[in-house]
Amino acid sequence: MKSILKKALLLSTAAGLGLALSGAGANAQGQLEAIMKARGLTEKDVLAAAKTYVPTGKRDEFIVFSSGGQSGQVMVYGIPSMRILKFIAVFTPEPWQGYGFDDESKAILESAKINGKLITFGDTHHPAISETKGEYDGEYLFINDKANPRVAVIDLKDFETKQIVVNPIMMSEHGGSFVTPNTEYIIEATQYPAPLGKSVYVPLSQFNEKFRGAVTYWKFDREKGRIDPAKSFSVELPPYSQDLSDAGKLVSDGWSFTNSFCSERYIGGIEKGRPPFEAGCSQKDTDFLHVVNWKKAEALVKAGKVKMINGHPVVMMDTSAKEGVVYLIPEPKSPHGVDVSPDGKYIIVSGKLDTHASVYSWEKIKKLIDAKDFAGKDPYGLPILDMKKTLHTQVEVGLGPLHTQYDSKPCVVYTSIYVDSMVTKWDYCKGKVLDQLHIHYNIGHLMTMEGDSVTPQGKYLVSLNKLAIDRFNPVGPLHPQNHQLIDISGDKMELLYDMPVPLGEPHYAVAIRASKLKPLVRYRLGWDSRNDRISPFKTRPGREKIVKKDGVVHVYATVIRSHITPEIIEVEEGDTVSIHITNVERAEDETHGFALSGHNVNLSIEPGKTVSATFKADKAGIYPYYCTEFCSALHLEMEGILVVRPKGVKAEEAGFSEGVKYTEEDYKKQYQQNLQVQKVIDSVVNFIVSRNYKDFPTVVGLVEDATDQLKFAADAKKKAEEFAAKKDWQNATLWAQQWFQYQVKAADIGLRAKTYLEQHGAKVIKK
Ligand code: CUK
Ligand code: CUA
Repeated sequence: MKSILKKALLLSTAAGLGLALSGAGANAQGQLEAIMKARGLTEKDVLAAAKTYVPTGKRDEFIVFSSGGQSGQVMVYGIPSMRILKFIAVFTPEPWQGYGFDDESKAILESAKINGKLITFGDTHHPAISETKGEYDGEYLFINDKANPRVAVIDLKDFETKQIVVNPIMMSEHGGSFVTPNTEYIIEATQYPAPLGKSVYVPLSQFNEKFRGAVTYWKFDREKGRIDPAKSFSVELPPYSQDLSDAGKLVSDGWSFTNSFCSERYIGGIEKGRPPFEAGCSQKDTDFLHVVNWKKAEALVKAGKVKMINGHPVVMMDTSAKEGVVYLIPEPKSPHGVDVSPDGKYIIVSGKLDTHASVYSWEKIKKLIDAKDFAGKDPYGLPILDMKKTLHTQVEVGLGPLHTQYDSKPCVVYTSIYVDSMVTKWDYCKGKVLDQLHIHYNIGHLMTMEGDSVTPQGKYLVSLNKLAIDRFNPVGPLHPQNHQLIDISGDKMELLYDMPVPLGEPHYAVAIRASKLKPLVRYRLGWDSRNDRISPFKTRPGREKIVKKDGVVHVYATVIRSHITPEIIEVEEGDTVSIHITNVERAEDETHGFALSGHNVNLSIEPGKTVSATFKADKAGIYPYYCTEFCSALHLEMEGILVVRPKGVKAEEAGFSEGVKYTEEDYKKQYQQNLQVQKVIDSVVNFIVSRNYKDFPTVVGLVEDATDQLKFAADAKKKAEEFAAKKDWQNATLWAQQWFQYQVKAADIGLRAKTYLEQHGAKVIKK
């Protein structure tokens, strides 16, 4: 460790790592050197660590929404730390969030049945964040299911799935979800051709005549936060095996672009000795980029120039040819990604079996279209533009280019190179390669910060790899997936971090500046979050009840630290039971869970939320239920019993027996103790109210919560005194103990608030 440079580097790195250097500089430097030596770290490693490490309490600059692949979920993590924050349940039941377990979210999955079949997985591919004027606005997230053509809407207010729509005419898809610049539409394009409609039989011999592709434009109703299927439509396409899509922006707004990889219209049959799909689909040197005028298609739909297929309006190919809706441009061999530049002027296409990325010029395309200057027609009568006349340039970027993402620097892009396992940085204006970085291994998509928007943010790139091979500790033949973080702030790309992902294949991800997201901390009391409305089953504290209506036993329950009310639910064998639980907490992060033995009932009830679970109590017995989140010191006591009486057996009053017989002395002792505790609480309260606590929303929430607890404490105190007046020392003491429980909770919350105020420099406002 000689050079001054090295020393400076170590010092700056150490500072980045949060080591205290003041005074003890030499010591910290020595320690750092010792650690580097012991762990075999290079300077580059330490620098990478300093660039990614986020100290405790600090937050990430960007938030990533990544496809969870076959898990049917979306993964949320931060950049640069790569810390996973959440898996959002979308197409697959997920017990932690109660998704697919509570009645409300079950209804979402059930609304997305296909031919009456409940589908409990999804093959998620492309997440898309809602946009306003081409900028990510952070309000909604959309994601598609390739296997069972569906699109889901996730509200970023609470990171919950609100809606899943089933494509009415496709049997598979891939080119979704991509949004138009004001989220007017969410684009979903087919992958494997099939007759349009749902489950339509046509013999394979009629492939050319009856099999079709399509692109669906799902209308998004921003007001409602839902897709409006009634205002959505599709455009029929030839059976060319469409692939990825992208929406035009700014100068190309109103248009969308969709690739295809099998314009050969080949059908395999390897089992009969026919060459397989992969051979048949790569015979020709070019496939077709579909250029679709969606604004014109929208007008044709309004004018009724459509065919209704399965109740859904489709602009057919003959109409498209006549009215100028769809144009085809040849693109090099088996293309995959199509990505429109931030200014909307260029469209970059990569051919998997080619070494080039092709940059098409929107200006040139538009000129040819306006002049009706066509090179020919395809078998379906769709006009074909001359490839050479539409190209801006082609650049040799490496073997197997897949996807392209844009930098904040003008003209700079990054393309994933599958076969060569690398990222190529290049200039698409001048058409030259700038840098190349090898990754591990076989990159699929890649993603830059807000790289799909009109204003990419640069800084970082994530490489979403298909294989992990030797990167991580082995965990059996099924390896984790690998997201690699790359620093793109300088001229040379620098690999910073490997993140194993124990979920499905990460196809695509989108990253948004964290400050643009404004998620809720708690719900309004009684909120049905799956439907975004006050639940008809909302229950206030003290209004809990059990009522039988139309043959169903409805339990209106509440949860709050540390009890579930009611604690005993008694029903008869064969009864249908519907438990509606409201979390009446107002405190941040005080989620309660609800698990019932043997009935597949498992709920997550965040503060304010109301959820329901309906099930048949078909076997007599004693079934404990309890809270599954360790929510307080007496969390284990947050329990109850479902008593299922055999048919014909009369209900019996419970023979309650307490373990201890309390005396007047016990009562008085507890009472005096509580008065002492109250003094402590009062001093904490005084501290808080004498500060400008109202300037701190977190503390305001805590104070509301503590106020609730103190109200409960006062109620319990009253009950204790009433029993004491009757000299019922047993009940008087138990209520005095309950009073103490509420005090403990209030004190706990109060102390949290006090600590927060101290740490955040609250000011004294009165003495
Ligand atoms: S796809 Cu997986 S690497 Cu579904 Cu966008 Cu290209
Ligand atoms: Cu609520 Cu544990």
